[in-house]
Amino acid sequence: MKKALITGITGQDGSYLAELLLQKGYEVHGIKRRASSFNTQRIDHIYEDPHEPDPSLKLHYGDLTDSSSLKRIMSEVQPDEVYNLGAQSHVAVSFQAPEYTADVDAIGTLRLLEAIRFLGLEKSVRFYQASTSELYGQVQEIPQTETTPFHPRSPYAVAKMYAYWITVNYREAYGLYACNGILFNHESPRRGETFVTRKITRGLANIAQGLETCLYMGNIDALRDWGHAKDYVRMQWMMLQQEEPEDFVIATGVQHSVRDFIIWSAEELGISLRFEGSGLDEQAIVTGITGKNAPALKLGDVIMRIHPQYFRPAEVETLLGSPAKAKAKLGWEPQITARQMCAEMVAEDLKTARRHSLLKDHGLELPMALEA
Ligand code: NDP
Ligand code: GDR
Repeated sequence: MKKALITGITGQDGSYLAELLLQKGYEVHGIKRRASSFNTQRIDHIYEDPHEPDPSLKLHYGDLTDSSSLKRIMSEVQPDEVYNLGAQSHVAVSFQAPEYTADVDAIGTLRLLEAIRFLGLEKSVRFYQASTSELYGQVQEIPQTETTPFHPRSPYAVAKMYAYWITVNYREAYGLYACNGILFNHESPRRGETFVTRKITRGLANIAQGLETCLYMGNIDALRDWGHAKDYVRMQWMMLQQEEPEDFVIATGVQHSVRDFIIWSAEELGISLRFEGSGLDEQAIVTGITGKNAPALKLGDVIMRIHPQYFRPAEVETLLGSPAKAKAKLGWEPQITARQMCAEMVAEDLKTARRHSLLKDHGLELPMALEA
């Protein structure tokens, strides 16, 4: 039985990857952070009672800022494969917490690689690094490939650039089987609530059900190449099953705007929109309602406004990846389109909004916090 160690197992990708590896018969170990409240919601459905003998999913307390915990866990688990998915992964937040972001995303990767080397596991372990299309930042070439030059545009992207190169360096210097997956944006119903797609699907579902009144957005003309997290974690595993370690771009090769995603999400709820105004005065107005998903809305309601809070000091305007190498060498192709993914996300958020609306009708209001 192969053993995998996943940092960031409680995150979006970690949860899908853990499911995939368990299906493949792996013993899965995950690092979770100490938090003041439960933080395992995304993996609760696969969690096994740790009091039973030999659970195939085991969680260990640790942190990417704490090298001794990483060494201890690495030594206890002796994994065959390590997936480094843990990160402060929010680009906008990285401008507010740049030092912490660098500590976790850049030096955290180094700490994990050093734990492997310190324990003499560099000839037996295979290592996956969650690299990102944010490395391209201000793009130098369209579409972006494995050889497109980097120009990072945020403390997050700069930290991830260090992690990218230290991974390459450990491959070249110590012969470690180490790969960078340069993944473009990927989403799902498990996406963190403050990333743009989930903010839109959750926000509009809540508005349709009368739980919120307006969605406040930043740059809705940003262009992204969006795929589904389930398709992307399959590729993370495939990358570690090759003869030789290599870096791969994972993308769909199709680009849409944030505005498109708002329109699609509204359509899924039976709402038609008209955009009026420009710049900070732009807003989206309801021009049509069909079906029964939006009982709280009426024609003429303004359900989206622009707010300066959601603009970044330096923006990545456009990203479009080429999955050509992944397709040619690994036979990987995405199976879920961005539009299908949007429909799935809206359906899930609508279910939750309906439940919350029902509770509200019975006097039980739930907190609706949304910070970034
Ligand atoms: P999430 O933000 O959903 O998950 C991040 C995970 O990292 C969570 O489990 C989080 O724990 C954990 N984490 C955060 N800080 C630390 C720390 N100090 N020590 C240990 N663990 C920590 O990210 P995704 O699942 O979306 O992304 C996975 C990885 O892929 C990240 O590295 C991200 O930067 C990268 N990436 C993501 C892309 C995407 O579009 N989703 C695209 C390209 C790269 P907790 O649950 O406690 O917060
Ligand atoms: P990104 O994802 O920065 O690409 O990083 P995010 O969904 O946060 O933003 C995408 C684009 O939407 C614009 N935008 C807004 N974004 C947020 N979050 N909130 C808003 O209100 C809003 N309005 C407009 C942004 O400016 C941006 O252009 C994600 C993360 O998962 C990273 O960890 C990962 O590396 C990259 O994708 C690839």
